[in-house]
Amino acid sequence: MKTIKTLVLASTCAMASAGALAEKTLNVYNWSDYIAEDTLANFEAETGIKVTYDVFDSNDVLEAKLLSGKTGYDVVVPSSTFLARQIQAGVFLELDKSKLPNHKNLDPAMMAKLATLDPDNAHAVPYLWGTTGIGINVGKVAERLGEDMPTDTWDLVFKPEIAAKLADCGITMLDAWDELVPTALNYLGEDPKSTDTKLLDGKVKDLLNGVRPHIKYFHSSQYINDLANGDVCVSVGWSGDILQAVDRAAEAENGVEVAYIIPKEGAGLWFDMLAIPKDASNSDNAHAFLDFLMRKDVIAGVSNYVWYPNAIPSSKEMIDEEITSDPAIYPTPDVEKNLFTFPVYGPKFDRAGSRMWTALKSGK
Ligand code: SPD
Repeated sequence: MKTIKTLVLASTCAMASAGALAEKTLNVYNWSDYIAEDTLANFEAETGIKVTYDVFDSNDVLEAKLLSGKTGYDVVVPSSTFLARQIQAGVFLELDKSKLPNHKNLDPAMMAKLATLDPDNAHAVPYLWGTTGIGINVGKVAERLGEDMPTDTWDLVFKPEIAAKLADCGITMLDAWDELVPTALNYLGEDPKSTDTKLLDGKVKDLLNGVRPHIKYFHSSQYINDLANGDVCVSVGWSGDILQAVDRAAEAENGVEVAYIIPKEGAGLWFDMLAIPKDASNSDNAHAFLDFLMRKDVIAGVSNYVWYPNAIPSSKEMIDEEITSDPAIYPTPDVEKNLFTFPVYGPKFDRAGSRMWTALKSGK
């Protein structure tokens, strides 16, 4: 009898401590190169919550997990246009704002814009934002095009005769058709939000096929190191990632000078959002993490490290001036006039876009 009692007690204790353990964990799925080196350690030290952290570099990869209903994550970071359709698919928990005292720190103007995609901002809060432009190796591009050739233009990657001159030093593109298609449409003088499949399979496809032979690879994270090391010389990429390449090259003192360009024709503007999947097993901890990231000192630390602006205006005073004064990071009103947001694609255009992209990448 005594043995049975002891066993019951022991297993009750084991269950209780397993429960306590589960309560002290958090599984986060974020973009690669998108958090400061001390953010997670600081959160763990303050809260006692142990974070398991995985990374991705594609909205499509994250979306596939979300739509499967079994992500295994408590916090994920979709871009706002993907978030909008994922909300409709019912994959997120509604946020409990009583557990987010720092929600008041968010930029009201940005929240109003984001509410068009997430009514009442019910399911997500903005994390970081940026633009999709071009990173160049200043020296190698000048060697090939001449010192006087303007580099503030999408001609670098969309005009075959120019791309041909740059091909030997390596042109790369994000593996993200949902950004390259609107960017190509805008370059062609069309509405970047167009969902006309005739345009997609006509002018857009022709433009991209025209430069396809000059593209070294399509990838959405490898270009940071490759630009910094001088292994590629022109990358269509995300602002902060290219600025991280600028920084890595400068630190390496390897003679490579990288610059980020928002081309004069305009560039895509996007917002990445923090949300809690419905299958989250630690939703209280997820709220605690979101709230932590909305603290001005914490998010300023992230912006200082990854070179992306955030959604907490009061954090700006804690961000390096080198970052806040750079119009490629914090666009001035003049630059802003040329920025466009990406559309929320429905299933029909989504299929057509992925099909066109797969064919393009395989060189068909
Ligand atoms: N290395 C982090 C990059 C984050 C980019 N988010 C991109 C969203 C584009 N819609």
